[in-house]
Order: sequence, then C-alpha cells, then structure tokens
Amino acid sequence: MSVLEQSASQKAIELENKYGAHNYHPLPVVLNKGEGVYVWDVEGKKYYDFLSAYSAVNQGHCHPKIVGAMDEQARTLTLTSRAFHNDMLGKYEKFACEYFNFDKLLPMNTGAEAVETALKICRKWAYEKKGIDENEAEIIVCENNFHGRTTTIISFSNDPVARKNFGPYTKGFIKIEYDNLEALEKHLESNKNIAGFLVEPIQGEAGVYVPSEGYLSKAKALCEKHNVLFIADEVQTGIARTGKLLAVDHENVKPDLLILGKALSGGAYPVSAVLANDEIMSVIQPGNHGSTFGGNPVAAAVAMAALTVVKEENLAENAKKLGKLFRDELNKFIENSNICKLVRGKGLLNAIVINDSEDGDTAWNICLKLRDNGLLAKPTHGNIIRFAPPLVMNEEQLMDCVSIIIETLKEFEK
Ligand code: IF1
Repeated sequence: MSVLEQSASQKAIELENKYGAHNYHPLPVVLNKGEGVYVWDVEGKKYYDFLSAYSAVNQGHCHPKIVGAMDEQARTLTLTSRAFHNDMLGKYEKFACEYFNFDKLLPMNTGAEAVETALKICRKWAYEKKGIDENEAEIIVCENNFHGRTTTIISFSNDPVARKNFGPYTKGFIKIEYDNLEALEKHLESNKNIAGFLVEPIQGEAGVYVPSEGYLSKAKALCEKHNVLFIADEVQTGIARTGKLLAVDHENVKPDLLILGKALSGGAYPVSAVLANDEIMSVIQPGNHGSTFGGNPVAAAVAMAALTVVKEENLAENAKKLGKLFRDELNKFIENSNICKLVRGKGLLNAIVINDSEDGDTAWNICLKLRDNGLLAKPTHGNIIRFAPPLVMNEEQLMDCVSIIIETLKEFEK
C-alpha cells in the first residue's frame, strides 16, 4: 500500500468523521463481522470482544437462534404499530412475565425509553394510588448514575459532559449518595412526597461500582416501609451478566418496577421493557404511553429467542464461574503490579483501575495496545477499564484473554 492510499479502516473512520455527528470518541477499530465471542475488523483481524456492546451481546454475536428467529419473523411481519394487534406480542409478554415472574410487561425499544416509562408509571402510581398531590411527586436517584440520554434522565445526572447546556431540566428528582442507606432513610422519613427510588444494582458507567452486601435488600425494605416504589435499572446488569438472571437476585430482591434493555435482544435489535405487577401497571391506560416500534413482532420474536438462549446455555452460571476465575487470575497479577491497582465486579461485569490520574491517558493507551494484541475494551472515566465479554465464552478462551490482558499490562509497568 502506498503512503497516500488509505486503509479500509481509515476510510470508514473518515466517513464517520465527515458525515456523522461527533457525539462519540470510539476506539480506532472498524468492525464488520461478529460471531460468538469474536469480532473482525475490515482488514480481517480477529479480536475477542471484551465489551459486548456494553452488555447487550451477552448471548454472543450473531447467535444463530436469535438471528434465525429475527430472520423468520422479518420475512413474515415486521410492524403493525399498536393500532392493531399482532400475533407475537401477547406470546412474548406471557413468556417474559413468566420468565421474570411479573404480572405485566410494557414494551419499548431503548434503555432510556424504558427508564422514562418507569418514571412515568411511578409518578402516575404516586398520584393515583399513593395519594401524593399532583405535581409534587419526587423520585430519589443516586449520584454518578447512568440511565440514558433523554432530557429528563440527564436532568438527574451529575456528569457535566452529559448535562451541560441541555437545560432547562426536569424537576422532581433528589440525588443521594450510592450505597448509602442512611441517606435513603433520611429522605424517606422526612419527605412524604417520595414516589420511587431508582437504582442501578451495580453502577456501570460510574466504573462498575458494586454496592455493599445487603444494600439492595435493605433499600428495598426501606422503600416497602414507606410505600415507595423500588425501581431497578437492570438495563446493563440484567439477563445473566452478573452471574444471576438479574443482579437483584443476588439479594433476593423483587423490584416494584424492573427495567430491561440491551441483552433482552442479545444485541440483535433494540428491545427494552418495563415489568411490574398489576397493582402498579394498571395505572397505565390507553393513550398514556406508547411507541410506534415498541412491542413489534420482530422484537417479540427476537426477545423470546434471546431469553431462551440465556437459559438453554446456562449463561448466568457461566458468567458466575468465569467471572470468579477472571478476578482470581487478575488478582494474582495485581499483587505484584504497579500499573493495575485493583479489579472489581460481579459475574462477567468487571473493571480494573489503572494506576494513573483520572484524566490521564494510560487506560486509553492500554486499550489501544489490547486492540493490537487482539482484545477490544474501552476505558470509562479515564483510569478505569471495563471488561464485559459475551457470556458464551468458555474457560479456555477466558484464560487466553487473561493472558492477553496481563501481557499487555506488563508492557505498561512503571
Ligand atoms: C452509550 C455507559 C454502559 C445503562 C443503564 C439505561 C441505559 C444504559 C444502566 C440506556 C445505557 C450505555 C449507553 C451507551 C454506553 C452505555 C454505558 F457507559 F454509558 F454507562 F453500558 F455502561 N440504563 N448504557 O447502562 O440505554 O438508551 O442506551 O439503550 O453509548 O451511551 P440505551
């Protein structure tokens, strides 16, 4: 290749830069194929995917069962809107309700939409069932949360990059420290207008923060005591990622509102949902909420296949087993390392903290080197690297990845 000729990767990146809004800063790698735990770039180089599209591709890339269901449904009927019934939606709703043990499901498409949906249900429930005065309901959220990108959701974010200059913001949210039960209790005791508590069972974007054991179950008990809805955002932690079907299952907590997205489709299609029991979901009446694509037949077929794969292939157990192995192996390395300070996480949702300042570029450079060495991961918040491979990985592949990660980190030892 002459120096003037561009590689296929460079061409693709340039097109995005020229014609796409600059709302991301991707790792420079251009992918055009995926299968299971692997992805390939346009030059044909093969990588382990250690991000899984932020835990959407838990079932592995292009799972034949999921793609097969999507293909079959796409050839039959793709969209009716909710103006008419379709023969897949009810089947899917029954399937998912039995699968997650709830009475009702409300189908949406993206995670942020499902979070918005849960907030709307929570507020309406507060006025119509709890008896809070109109427009007075407040919802407690946690500092350093990530729940999506809509105007209401960023209103209660404390990430300046996500928030600044997008105001005016939506009112009615109270921010408390994550993993702090006293703060929660204080607000619940002193404020009669609290409608709900929205929480990520593990904070993903914040850097994979696992709360203290008992936090979720005690928070749930406090919410019950004060007749406040416990709203679990399991968009990232749900569907086997942390070693159980849901992350709240580690503490036997049943949320009042359960928010799912990402891996609900195995990454094949945007599918999200809110689940709740009748007492709560019954506040939603015709005309209150909806979406053109929510509950479409392709989404229904894809979600049923994706959830079936999770059970058939024991993905929760595999995530638990491989996650433990991953942390054990990295901990052995960390003992004698000065570049990596710690590994934390649950199941196959993990992160390492790099010995650098939060605005340093070591984590980014490590990710570039990991890419060169055949493994794709991305830093979050400067010095933290998230590791979340597809859950269909086997032990041999995981050990291969551990050695790539350790060998790469060694190149950065100080
Ligand atoms: C991006 C993070 C992960 C989520 C939780 C709702 C949503 C998300 C707990 C919204 C989305 C994403 C979106 C993605 C990056 C990513 C992410 F780093 F930003 F935090 F996964 F860790 N609740 N998470 O994690 O779902 O509307 O995107 O379908 O590029 O912004 P969405």
